[in-house]
Amino acid sequence: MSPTAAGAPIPFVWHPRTRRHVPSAEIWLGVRTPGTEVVERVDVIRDALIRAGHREVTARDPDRRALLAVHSPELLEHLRTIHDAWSVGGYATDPGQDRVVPYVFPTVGMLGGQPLRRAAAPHARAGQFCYDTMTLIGPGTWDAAEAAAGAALTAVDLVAEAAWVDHRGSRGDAPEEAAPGTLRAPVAYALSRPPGHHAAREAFGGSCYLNNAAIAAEALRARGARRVAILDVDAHHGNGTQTIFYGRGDVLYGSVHVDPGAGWFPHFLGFADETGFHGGVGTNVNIPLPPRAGDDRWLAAVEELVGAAAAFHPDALVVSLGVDAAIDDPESPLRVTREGMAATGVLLGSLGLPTVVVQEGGYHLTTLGALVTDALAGIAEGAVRAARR
Ligand code: SP5
Ligand code: ZN
Repeated sequence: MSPTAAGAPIPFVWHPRTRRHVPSAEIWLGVRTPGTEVVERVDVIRDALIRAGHREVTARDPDRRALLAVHSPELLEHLRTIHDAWSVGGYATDPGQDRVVPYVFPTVGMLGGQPLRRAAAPHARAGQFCYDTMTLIGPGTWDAAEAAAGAALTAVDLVAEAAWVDHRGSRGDAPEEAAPGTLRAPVAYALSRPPGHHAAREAFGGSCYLNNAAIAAEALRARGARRVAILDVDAHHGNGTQTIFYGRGDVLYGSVHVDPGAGWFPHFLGFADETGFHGGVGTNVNIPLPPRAGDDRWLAAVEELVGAAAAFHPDALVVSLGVDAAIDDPESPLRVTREGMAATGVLLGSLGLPTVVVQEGGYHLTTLGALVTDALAGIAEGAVRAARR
């Protein structure tokens, strides 16, 4: 049963090119293991969305300016060209690796204060931008990453064109009294794959290449939103999104996630004392949870994030919707139920803001579709309730 399908369908955006990224493997502690961020993820989510009655929209291509608002030209160039360089380099036959995989990482400690140079060898350049061995690049990775960013940008188009902000950048008035069953503000969902929240301005990893949520937030700002809140409910801390906006007072980043201090990815970021710097002091909120935390602790944390976002008075909301906090998910030890995911959506929707929802993680293929549609149903229900207030 989906309240969303009955009440308020949410347009969902994707592009078939998103299927071209086939990770094929993750190198985990030196061992080749099956990839987790597989093509089938997008198929099961899409099937569930269609069955729930949501309307499909094809993603447009991203404009280069929107990508450059978040990422360095060097990272974009690397992602676009490195697989070709790898092919020309013959690595598929010697040593027998057809995916781009790093082996050496120019860490701060290695460089010892010397500036980072561009490595001559493709196999060295691989580690210049990628910070783990789990995020491989194949022949279709760039196409898919671009399509994922395009989906996020198209979702921004849909939300912006639904008249909350006009193209001159001034804010439209909220309706006097909303009709029953209508959303207070437009909501659109981007079925972005590969995901994005671990990708920083000039570094990628964690199955992410381009930061789709950050790209959406910047695009909302370009459309006239003065302040944007990004709330990240993926089970992992969105270290990329955090670092992109860490010094920014106009974009709030809030995340609930499994505690990196308890030994979980991304290990080095996501602690509660990371609260922003320079102009962004106080606009970064991390709520790490102990492994095995369930609905009660999870929903209390989401409520706290929603409170922080409300106090920030944003003009728009971006939701990094990972559903890997779910109890059955193989990639996280959190224990959130389907009902908990729906309730998460209600809390997010209750902000009553123009909202772009961007897909992040979620790896349990048999429940993935339902988790996403339940979360979206919750967001729609929360937005309808907000309209009645
Ligand atoms: C977007 C997202 O949810 N990215 C998650 C990245 C976390 N990956 C860390 C993997 C840690 C070990 N997993 C073992 C799986 C072996 N195939
Ligand atoms: Zn995750």
